[in-house]
Amino acid sequence: MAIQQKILVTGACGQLGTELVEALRRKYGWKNVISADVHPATDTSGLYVRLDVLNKKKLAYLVQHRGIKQIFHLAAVLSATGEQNPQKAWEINMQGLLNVLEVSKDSKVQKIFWPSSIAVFDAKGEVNPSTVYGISKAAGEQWCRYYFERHGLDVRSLRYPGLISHKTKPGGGTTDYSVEIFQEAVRSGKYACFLKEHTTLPMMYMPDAVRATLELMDAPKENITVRTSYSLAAMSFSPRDLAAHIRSHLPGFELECYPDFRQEIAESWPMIVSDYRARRDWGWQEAYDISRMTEDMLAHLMQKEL
Ligand code: AKB
Repeated sequence: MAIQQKILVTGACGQLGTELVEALRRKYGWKNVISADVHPATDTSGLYVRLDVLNKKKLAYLVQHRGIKQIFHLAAVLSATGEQNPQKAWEINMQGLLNVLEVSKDSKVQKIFWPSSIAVFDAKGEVNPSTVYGISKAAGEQWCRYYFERHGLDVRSLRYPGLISHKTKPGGGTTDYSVEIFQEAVRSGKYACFLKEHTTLPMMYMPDAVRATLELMDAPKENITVRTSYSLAAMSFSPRDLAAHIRSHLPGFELECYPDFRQEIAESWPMIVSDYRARRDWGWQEAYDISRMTEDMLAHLMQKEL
């Protein structure tokens, strides 16, 4: 039984937030997890607060008055949307994080989780971001380390690959095709992809991403040797690879590719990442490869169609 702790999740209506909130509520109890997002409430199953992370006063009030001990700060603008409005993306991603770190430092927050991304890398796998999203994640990683070293804040972070889920759609990312392709395969039997068919990117199935997050947060403090962000991997594939796996369940599935501006973003990222530090420090091990993930995605989506 997990210790009862008041937890706040920002960006809770997003792709990761939706499933992480569910998992946290199962683990810590329904009443102990407050979900927060800038949108009007869609989550009526638990405590929900409408919160813009740029509103530091409201954030501070919430954290202090609710006695928040852990924050999962997920609110962010992703890579593709970020390129449409770089200033706004920078403000939300950077100032939002700084507000969370400052409020946590001045309150009784014990642990913070903040997601980074493979977008911090260039195609060779060096930290050398080319999108405003990637720049904000690379800078944010350094802020996390700074608040740990300077203020002793226990901030932990993962560099997620593209995340695939049958429950919630992603919004504004370059890897979003990997979810859309399943939805369209089940709905219409064909998909027009915005990336070229051979574009290989690191990806992960949502149950693995949620479990990795909980495992990182549960790891003993002395095991955490990376205070910027842990790289995390599970599988890498291209639209063509994924289409072939989908075809083994839905034989007539057709894939067409019409690359748009997201192709350049995808090509600026590595095809694979090394996550040996996560494996070494807190025992990371993925459960889903492309075959298992495809089977599970299709089973859930086909069930919904019935
Ligand atoms: C995106 O495509 O922007 C995200 C990411 C890789 O961080 N899914």
